[in-house]
Amino acid sequence: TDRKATPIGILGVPLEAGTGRRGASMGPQALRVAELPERLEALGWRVTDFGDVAPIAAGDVGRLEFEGKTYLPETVAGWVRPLARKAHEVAASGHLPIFLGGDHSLSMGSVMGVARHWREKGRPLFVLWLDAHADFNTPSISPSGNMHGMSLALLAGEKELAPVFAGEPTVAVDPARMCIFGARSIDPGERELLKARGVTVIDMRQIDEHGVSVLMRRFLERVQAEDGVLHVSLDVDFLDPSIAPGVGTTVPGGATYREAHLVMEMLEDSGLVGSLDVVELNPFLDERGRSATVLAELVASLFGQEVMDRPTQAFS
Ligand code: 6HN
Ligand code: MN
Ligand code: MN
Ligand code: MN
Repeated sequence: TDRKATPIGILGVPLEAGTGRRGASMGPQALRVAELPERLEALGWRVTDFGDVAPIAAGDVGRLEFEGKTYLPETVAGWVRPLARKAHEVAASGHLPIFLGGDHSLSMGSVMGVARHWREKGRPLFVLWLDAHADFNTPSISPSGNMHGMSLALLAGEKELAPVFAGEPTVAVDPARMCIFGARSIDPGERELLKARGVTVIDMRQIDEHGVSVLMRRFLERVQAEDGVLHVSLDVDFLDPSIAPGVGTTVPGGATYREAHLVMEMLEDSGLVGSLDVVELNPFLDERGRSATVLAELVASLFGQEVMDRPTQAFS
């Protein structure tokens, strides 16, 4: 099948309320300045930029009560509710959605929208979370109260976070179909919850030991075996801070430039990717656009940029 027959739809999500610091709201524009859309067009994709999502006023969301401290939950809900609707609409109109963030709490909306779409299509949705963190906190266990550290837990259907989408249609992603890849900073309560829910966590130690190739292949084979479709959520801090300093939550010991490209190249070969988030870029912390550029290059890699033509081969 010709993957490029599917047009790409870009949605900007200039949300930063999910983090403890400002600047991520400039992320979508920095990724456009780094020519992310043009790079995809140069690879032969049809690309439509739908512009930035508009939030609902926090006051119209109503007051959200949580067990633990949670920063700006009404503001985050005011973004992710319309985002989920828009994401569903873009996917249902036959586009392959790319979400430009914005902090990682936006995935509550982007993944919710595509999950609704794939549920209607009857295809199981898998989520690959490329991140230094697990983002599997709930308000009662979060050490920071920041909602960008809770998005994957919400998507797994953690009841505590249900008020974020109160009154909206929700679809949970099976935690057994989630894979966190590149982890190196997980909070104590989060670690227990991940184990209890059966989420696959590939930490940097495993990547050091076995390499990207074996570990990615194992996961992609599972997606293919179930005729699944894959949402990829790329957090800038998956990358080592030496190549991508433009993020508020740097953690040493991240993926190298080549490891990250290999992930993208294997994803492209698999043909299984149905949607993508590029999140947590904080241009205020970047150095001469380096991080934005690395991200745009990685996205190009995920959509077919290669050094040499290679015979198409199944990865299994
Ligand atoms: N991110 N685990 C920490 C917290 O505050 O919950 C860090 C979360 C980082 C969030 O990387 O998208
Ligand atoms: Mn994250
Ligand atoms: Mn629909
Ligand atoms: Mn992170």
